[in-house]
Amino acid sequence: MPMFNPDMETIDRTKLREIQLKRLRETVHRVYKNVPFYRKKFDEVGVRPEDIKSLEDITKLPFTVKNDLRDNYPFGMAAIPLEDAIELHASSGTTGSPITVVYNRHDIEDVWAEIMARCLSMAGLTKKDVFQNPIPYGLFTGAFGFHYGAQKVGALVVPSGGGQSERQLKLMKDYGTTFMSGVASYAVHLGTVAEKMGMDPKKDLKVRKGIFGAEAFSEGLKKRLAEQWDMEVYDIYGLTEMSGPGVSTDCEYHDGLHIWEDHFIVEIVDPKTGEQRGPEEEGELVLTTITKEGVPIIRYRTHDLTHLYDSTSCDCGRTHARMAPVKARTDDMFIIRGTNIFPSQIEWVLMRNPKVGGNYQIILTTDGDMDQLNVVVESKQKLSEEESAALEKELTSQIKAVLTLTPRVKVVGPGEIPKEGIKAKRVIDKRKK
Ligand code: DLL
Repeated sequence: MPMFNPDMETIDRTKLREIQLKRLRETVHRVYKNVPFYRKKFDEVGVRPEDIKSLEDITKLPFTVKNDLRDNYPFGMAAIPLEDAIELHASSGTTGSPITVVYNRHDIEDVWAEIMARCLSMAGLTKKDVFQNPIPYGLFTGAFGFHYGAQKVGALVVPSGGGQSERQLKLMKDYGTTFMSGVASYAVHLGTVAEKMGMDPKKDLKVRKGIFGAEAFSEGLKKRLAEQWDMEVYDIYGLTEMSGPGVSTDCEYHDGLHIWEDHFIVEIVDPKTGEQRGPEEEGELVLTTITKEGVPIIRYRTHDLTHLYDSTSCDCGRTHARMAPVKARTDDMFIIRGTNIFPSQIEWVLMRNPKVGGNYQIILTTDGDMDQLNVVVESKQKLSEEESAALEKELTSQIKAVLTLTPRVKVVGPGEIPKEGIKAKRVIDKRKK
């Protein structure tokens, strides 16, 4: 697969580390000078920018958490005068103030568009592609990140925006879309709508590649999407605080996501103690931006659970570190009758069953004094009452085998679970508190 920036993507790791250290030191000086929040935090722990002499010294720096961005809403974390900012994005947090970041021209053109162009090229996007971007263009970083990156590669971008599934499909057909982006749960939904319209995405559309992120999606869901659309599925990771999508993507070998280490320093820490963990050890991903000027962020606790690979060499030739696909968010875990459960465990069971469709919801309720786990799942094809009942029974025992807890499973028809918002809402907690 052609690389967008071969010199940097295959750079010798000693050189890469030299670049990282130089950029880390610049960033630390920048935030100490320009962001009162960081100056205060560094002073509290007694660290001065000059103390960062090696990459290992990063552990001397304090962590940044989501609430720090909320407390400094809207522009308190900016390290540039607002007049130098040319764009703003914010995450769609449902509680509290939205996490808001600003970008200067360098952040958009030299950082975000560059890393997105690398990610998209890694997934095989070329200037010959018609690239449809079915993500709402707005405060959410998703659409703009893909847009800038795909344009930088030279593809023909179809900025179809969010929703209106039937229209999305018509545009795909009319414009001959070959590559699509977005959120995996929406792509599954789009596939289901196509089938309902009597269209077979495999035969009637030319979309043969897709790149998705913004929410955890299991190998099972990736496989499901690949089959539904006859496309190669790529996983792209990112977050508003780091620019948006573009932190990492998997290459054609689909064995971990390459993180652009010339723009981010990556660590894995114990979610409880904050102690650094080694390669192959699961923990919380912590990221530091080392090139962004608008809102640089030091040691950001992402809440995303993953691990780094031991090896930094990959058959694709890239030398940048790889992370495993995000397994879950630490705050996605719920506890029911004393058992810790991640939605991904349930998704894993559901997606292995060929009769199951792509969409599901986990609803937690209280029955009397007992917490109850309810799973509502769409079937792939419309089923009779008897067939639904049989599938419910089958899934109940399969989930029980994994969780050692009996769920209540309800099977509904394809497309019957309402699709709201950009990201799938997998867990609805209706328990009495
Ligand atoms: O979701 C940015 C994005 C847009 C990434 C489109 C990829 C594609 P936020 O709204 O700030 O930004 O949410 C960031 O989403 O901390 C993860 O928990 C989750 N997330 C993002 N990408 C992935 C992925 C965008 N590939 C939060 N796999 C992150 C799993 C992901 N989770």
